[in-house]
Amino acid sequence: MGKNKSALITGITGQDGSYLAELLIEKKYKVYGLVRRTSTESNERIQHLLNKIELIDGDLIDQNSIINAIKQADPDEIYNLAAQSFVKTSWQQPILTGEVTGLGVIRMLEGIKTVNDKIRFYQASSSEMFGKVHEIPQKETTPFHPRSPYGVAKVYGHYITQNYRESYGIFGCNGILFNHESPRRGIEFVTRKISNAIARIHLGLQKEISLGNLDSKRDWGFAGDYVRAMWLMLQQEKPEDYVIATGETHSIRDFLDIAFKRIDIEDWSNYVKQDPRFMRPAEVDLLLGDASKARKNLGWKPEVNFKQLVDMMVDNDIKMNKLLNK
Ligand code: NDP
Ligand code: GDR
Repeated sequence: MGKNKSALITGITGQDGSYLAELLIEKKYKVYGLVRRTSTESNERIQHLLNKIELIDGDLIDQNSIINAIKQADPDEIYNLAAQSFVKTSWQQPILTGEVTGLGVIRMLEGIKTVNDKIRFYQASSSEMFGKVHEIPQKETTPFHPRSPYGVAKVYGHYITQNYRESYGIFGCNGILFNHESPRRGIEFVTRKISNAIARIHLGLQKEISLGNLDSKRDWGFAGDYVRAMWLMLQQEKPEDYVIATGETHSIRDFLDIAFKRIDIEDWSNYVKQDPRFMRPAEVDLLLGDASKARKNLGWKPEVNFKQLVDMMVDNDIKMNKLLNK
């Protein structure tokens, strides 16, 4: 029997990091996670895994910390999930976003080139790169037209991963993932903001919810399904880029319809206020992904559909808020 594989996950404390860590542990990997120093720790999503993983201090802004982390973990695979990932914040902190979400990727690739160029590398690319879309649906060959400093930084990360693949033969894959959500989604993203508010409305803890643009459409999937695709990409013979999406698109209004129905409210107009604070300087109006390459080459398909996802999030937030307010 060969030795168990090992992996280093950056962004392990985030939504995807926690699901990916669970998947790799299940697959008997030795899992390392890169964590940055914060004044209060952010281990909430991986609390249940802390005795099964090893955390290494480091920051995507600090090149030496990355080299040391790669040396210490000596992994077969690296999953680069760390980023300033909130699109709205990228207008308020564009340079930080460029540093972490963009240049952070080349720091990881330089680390691989320096320590061991055989390490397989997964880069968390994003449908935000398509931005003002040039075709519907979007696939691997669709031109990019990013609409935020975040989207621009992700385009840099995408191309530099391709460039290190072509320049140095590094096994680097870009997963162009469309929006994926879960009960562990950050509270500032629209799906979780809605599911949490609806849970609180249901429990009488809140009266209404303030949102921005209700007309944008997203191809929303379940994060637990999407981390499987990341792993599959690194198990192939050749490194390639893949779109991962459900192939269905829904507006924020559609999300509100289903989420409010879960608490038996049909007409939600009195509960939702529009607030210009949540509008963006430039919007991505419509995302719809074509994941047929991933279906064909990776045998990947999503297991959780839109309604199941919305219901799962609302149910979980009702449970959490009940516990919090006991
Ligand atoms: P989260 O925002 O939940 O997690 C981001 C992670 O990055 C956190 O662990 C955070 O750590 C870490 N991080 C932030 N800055 C740094 C830094 N300077 N150094 C080291 N770590 C840092 O994101 P998701 O899990 O939702 O997404 C994972 C990745 O996939 C991101 O790169 C995101 O941009 C990308 N993506 C996400 C999609 C989605 O729909 N979820 C779709 C397409 C791409 P801390 O806990 O300390 O803040
Ligand atoms: P997005 O996710 O920008 O697609 O990026 P988000 O949930 O923040 O926004 C989706 C859409 O909802 C609209 N919206 C609001 N958004 C937020 N956050 N809050 C609101 O109150 C609100 N009202 C309306 C937005 O304008 C937007 O159109 C996510 C992130 O995970 C990225 O890291 C990732 O790359 C992409 O998905 C794919």
